Amino acid sequence: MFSNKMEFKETFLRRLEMTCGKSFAESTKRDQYDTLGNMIREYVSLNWIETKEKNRVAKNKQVYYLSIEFLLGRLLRHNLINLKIDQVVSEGLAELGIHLDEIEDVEVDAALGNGGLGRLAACFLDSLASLNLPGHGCGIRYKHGLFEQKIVDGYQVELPEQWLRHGHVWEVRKADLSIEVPFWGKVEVSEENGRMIFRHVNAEMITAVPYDMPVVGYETETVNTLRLWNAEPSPYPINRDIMQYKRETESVSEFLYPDDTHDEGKILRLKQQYFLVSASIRSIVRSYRKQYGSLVDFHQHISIHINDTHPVLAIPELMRILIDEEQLSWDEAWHITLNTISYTNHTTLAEALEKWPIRIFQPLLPRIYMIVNEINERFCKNLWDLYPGDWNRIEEMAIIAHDQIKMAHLALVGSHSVNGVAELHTEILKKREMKNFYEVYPEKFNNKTNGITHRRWLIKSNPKLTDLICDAIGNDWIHKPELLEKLEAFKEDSVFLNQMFLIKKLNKELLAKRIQDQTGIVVDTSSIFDIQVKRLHAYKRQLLNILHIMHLYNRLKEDSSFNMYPRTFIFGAKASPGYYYAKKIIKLINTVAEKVNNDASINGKLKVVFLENYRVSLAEDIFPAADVSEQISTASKEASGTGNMKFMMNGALTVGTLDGANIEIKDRVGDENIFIFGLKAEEVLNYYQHGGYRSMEYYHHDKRIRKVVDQLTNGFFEGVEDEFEAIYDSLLMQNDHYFVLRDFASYIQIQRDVDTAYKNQQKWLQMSLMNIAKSGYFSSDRTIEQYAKEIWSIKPVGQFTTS
Ligand code: NBY
Repeated sequence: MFSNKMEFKETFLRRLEMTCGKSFAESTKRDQYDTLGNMIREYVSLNWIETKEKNRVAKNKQVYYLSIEFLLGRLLRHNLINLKIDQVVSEGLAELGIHLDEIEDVEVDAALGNGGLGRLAACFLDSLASLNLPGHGCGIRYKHGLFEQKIVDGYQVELPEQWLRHGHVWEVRKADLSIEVPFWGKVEVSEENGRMIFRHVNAEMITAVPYDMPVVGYETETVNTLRLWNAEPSPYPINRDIMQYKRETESVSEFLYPDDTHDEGKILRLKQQYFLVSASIRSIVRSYRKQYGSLVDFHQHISIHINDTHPVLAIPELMRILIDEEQLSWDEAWHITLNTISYTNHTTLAEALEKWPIRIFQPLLPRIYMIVNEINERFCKNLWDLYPGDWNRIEEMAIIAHDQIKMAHLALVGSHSVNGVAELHTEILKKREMKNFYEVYPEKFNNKTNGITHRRWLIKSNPKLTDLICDAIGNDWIHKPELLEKLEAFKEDSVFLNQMFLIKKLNKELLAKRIQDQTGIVVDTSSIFDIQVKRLHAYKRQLLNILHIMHLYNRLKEDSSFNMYPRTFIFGAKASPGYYYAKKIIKLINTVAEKVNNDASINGKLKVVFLENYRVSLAEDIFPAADVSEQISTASKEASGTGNMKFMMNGALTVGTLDGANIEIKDRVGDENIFIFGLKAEEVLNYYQHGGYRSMEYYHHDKRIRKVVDQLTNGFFEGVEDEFEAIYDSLLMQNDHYFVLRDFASYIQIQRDVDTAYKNQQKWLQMSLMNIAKSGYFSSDRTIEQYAKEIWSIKPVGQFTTS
């Protein structure tokens, strides 16, 4: 399409006129964005087709990553970088008087996910393509992604997200590949030639229309596919009000559920899950049949991974196809299914474990219910043989019990691999949460510590640091991120350290400008940028952070000689719309910010900023500007965390508990390059099991705690005396379930240590350098290589020689 700047400009101008019907002078930024986006998508289409063809001819084993969420963010710059044409394009545009940054800003984030789980799926797609692995995503094309957050008078307000309003240049609708997904109706059972035949009749069909997006690998010709399904009315006749049917149908892919911890239990959610699973598996099977005919070797050519339990119906759906359509025996079908499916668990929070009441499940998915029931009966029989008479254990482990279907149990029984997302998390699954299952299936359990794509989270978001690294150690680390370790050699190089300092300063200035534009708050870029960005949740303890800020404020007010290095505390967090307590914490952060930022007597030593609408594109501006990364969950609660890795890779130092992947970060950077505080997971779990914690005692015995807790309700925040009662009660009346007060003193102390450490600039920069140098392990390339080898048994596809 173009191979140099001149050709690029010519093609761009011609395409702009052709597609927009306007002259260049008349064109808007959106016209330019659309033109460029379409050009790039076409640019990759040859390689896209060739990747598919190559996989087909070589009969490579393929993996399909089924996920109810893909939190992609923006794609333009990301694709330009992976194609290695970002420079040609940005220079070409510049010669036309267009700034690529401005065009980039036209793109709305594809926010088809809530947080960690959805973003992990997006990082994995990038790593699969970049490693030339044959792996594809299957998800839902939500019309509205995660809500847009506005802060009004300190409160969160939600607006519907509208990413498709202006169309989406990266997708290709493939209506001819649509799939009909059946709901409701009933199953007729008959016998023919000694075989049971199951017919799902009177079903209501929903058409799943695939929209494919190219997933472009970095410096490779591999282009994989992300297939997102759109729900549309089916042409099949129905026996009811057509308008109502249309509305109901479209609602299946209308909204992303905005909760990242609570199992909603709504029928629409179950519909979404089966819609995703059924459309994906039927389409995988359709192309498989075309190539191989029979499905008997399916598991040898196909791996299907389920991202948490949301797509777990992949198990009974595959069984259904193998038995009802392929006419295999139960045992044959089970063998294939078990060896095809693998499962990742992302949480041990009880409230997130999905359960479906039979009364909802059975009528909606009658044939699938029969199969789940059969799986359960056979599983319970096996348990009975293993543990004769142990009714309690069998009841606890059953897939169906007390009129409910437990999705995690189905996943554990129906997949050959079960993995946690960090070492501690996997150990907690094995030793506690899934202990009974580990006893029966020890061989299934394994750990795959999460990772992040360094292409988006370092190369794209922090180009200056990237250049500095390349100047120092060359480019090889981009393909082998563990080579970042070579940076250790620069620990005593004061020129290098000073350049790191200047880059951080520049990144902080960019963020400061953004903060001022968005909030009007002026922040001091020589202060410590101390940042906590993630979903708002009690277990993540944004409350601990804000109470500590109140404590610092109190110190400054009480004692004019109190010496602290100026700090800017920055928050970004969306609360699930129905999560009352989380919303109160947002209001508290904004209330503290208002008070602290407007108090001239503290000489600007403390600033508090809440950045609204935290999302992938905003995150890309935040991580490079951070000095301190807050990873302060109650130990044992955060399965892994991935923000911790993004901060580290950009040279921020972690203040964290020994939770999730923080532990593995500490193991790599060493105790001297991280700030660890608080209870350990064992201690927390022991408290939960045996009791012994009294938050009230900490309140009474530590006057620093007493002061901040009292300030929640004693009129310290004028005009909002009643606002924070729920928070006050959670800490004292409900015995502080997340140990905020228990960890408070230890948190104050570690934050003093941070203050001291920052004052020694050289030392701080060395610590920062060590974090970058050790971050290569946390590239999702390492994670995906482990999945590929240890779970999926897939191999890289050789590069082709064209283009
Ligand atoms: O997955 C997160 C974990 O909290 C985090 O520690 C981990 O790093 C990350 C990636 O492994 N979990 C998460 O993001 N979960 C969800 O987003 C989520 C979404 C929907 C539902 C439950 C959880 N749901 O029940 O619908």
